[in-house]
Amino acid sequence: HYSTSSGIAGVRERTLIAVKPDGVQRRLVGQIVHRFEQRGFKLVGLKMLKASEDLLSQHYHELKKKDFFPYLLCYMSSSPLVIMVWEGHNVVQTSRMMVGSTNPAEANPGTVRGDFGIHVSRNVVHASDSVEGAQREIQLWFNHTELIDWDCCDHSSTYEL
Ligand code: IDP
Repeated sequence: HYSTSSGIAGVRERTLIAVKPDGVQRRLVGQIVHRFEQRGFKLVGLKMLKASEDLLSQHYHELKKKDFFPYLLCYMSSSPLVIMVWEGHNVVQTSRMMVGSTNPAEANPGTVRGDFGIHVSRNVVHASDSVEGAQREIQLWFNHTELIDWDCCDHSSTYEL
């Protein structure tokens, strides 16, 4: 079967990936960035910051009623995050596969959480779970001037179009 499924719109899909405080503390930033580069995705934004609880509660607004919510904010604001925007065909769904199940104990080997995590409260990375969620999160964490549109010189080795 022959298909040109990528199309320019699909190729420009973006997602938010964050190395959480445990990942930064454990010096896993390079290995995580490497996995996304190696897969063929394009980095269009990256910064390190210590997140406020206010920003984190907006980010995790859907979880406000969960018992673990205060602990989640405490953990996520405890030390710096490295947050990134990655672009490419189907990047939201593919990133979720690369990151693995929320609970590292259930995550497959070969995924970030399956290779580097043990417990759900310290699961190393965040990845947006839908295209709409990704758009909301990218706007929350990044100013548009911080996102860089650039041409990757190996584009035609990654995509047909
Ligand atoms: P996701 O990060 O895989 O999308 P969500 O259910 O959206 O998973 O949960 C957000 C984050 O909240 C998780 O990544 C994890 O850091 C934390 N979390 C989820 N469930 C628990 C729990 O049962 N105990 C402690 N932390 C949790």
